[in-house]
Amino acid sequence: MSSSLAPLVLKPLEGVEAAKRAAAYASVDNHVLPEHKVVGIGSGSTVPYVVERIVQQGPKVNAARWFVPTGFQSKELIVQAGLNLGDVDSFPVIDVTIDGADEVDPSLNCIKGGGACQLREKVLAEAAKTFIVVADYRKESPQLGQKWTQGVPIEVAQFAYASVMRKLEALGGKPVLRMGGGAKAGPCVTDNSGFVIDCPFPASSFSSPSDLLAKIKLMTGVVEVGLFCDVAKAAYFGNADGTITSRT
Ligand code: ABF
Repeated sequence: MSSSLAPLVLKPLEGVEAAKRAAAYASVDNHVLPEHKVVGIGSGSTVPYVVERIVQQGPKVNAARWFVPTGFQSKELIVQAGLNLGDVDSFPVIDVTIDGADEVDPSLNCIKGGGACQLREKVLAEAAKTFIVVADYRKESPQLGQKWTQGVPIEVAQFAYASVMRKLEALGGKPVLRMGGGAKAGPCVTDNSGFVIDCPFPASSFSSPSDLLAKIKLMTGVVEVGLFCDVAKAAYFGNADGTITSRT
């Protein structure tokens, strides 16, 4: 098995990138074990270091594994690393999923979905026996909403976006329809053909992320909410000096 990721290991990193790598390496060393055959690979800019560390475990152990992506970006990561590409239909039970996050509170509740992949991310997080979050030091927060101020990413059916926005306003939110890239682009469209609404809420709304999640999820037209509650088993935060802080 050849891998295009191996040279990356030799590249010295510092600051946020060193932090991401440290968190990713610790998560793999502690949670991707030789007996694990199905591994969920998340999205974002920290996860490439997760794949990099998995490749370092060697072709022999990885040849017996399948890697399930949360979206196009992680599928490309898996394929480019020469790892076996699986899918959640063929592997409905995953040994361990590792994914990034936009913000994590002390109870390991997360805001996720800055990359518009929260539906598939949550499917893989819940399908995993163990779900692990990896992030740099900027993501650890005393309460959700304090550091990630762009709002809770909410995937909605295109047909329902306006009605959901009205309901989010009634809930105290300030919803914004996420636009795609480029000057002439329209709304961002997810891998599932949905739109994404980013909705900041007052700090009080985040005193119980699971209550907020439940209220939003019940709105007709909501596909998935970028609030991950009671699902992460551990979180690894990389620090700028390359050390890590782990939370369980
Ligand atoms: C993904 O990781 C998304 O949920 C989130 O937007 C992204 C952020 O991670 P990173 O900081 O590593 O780019 O899982």
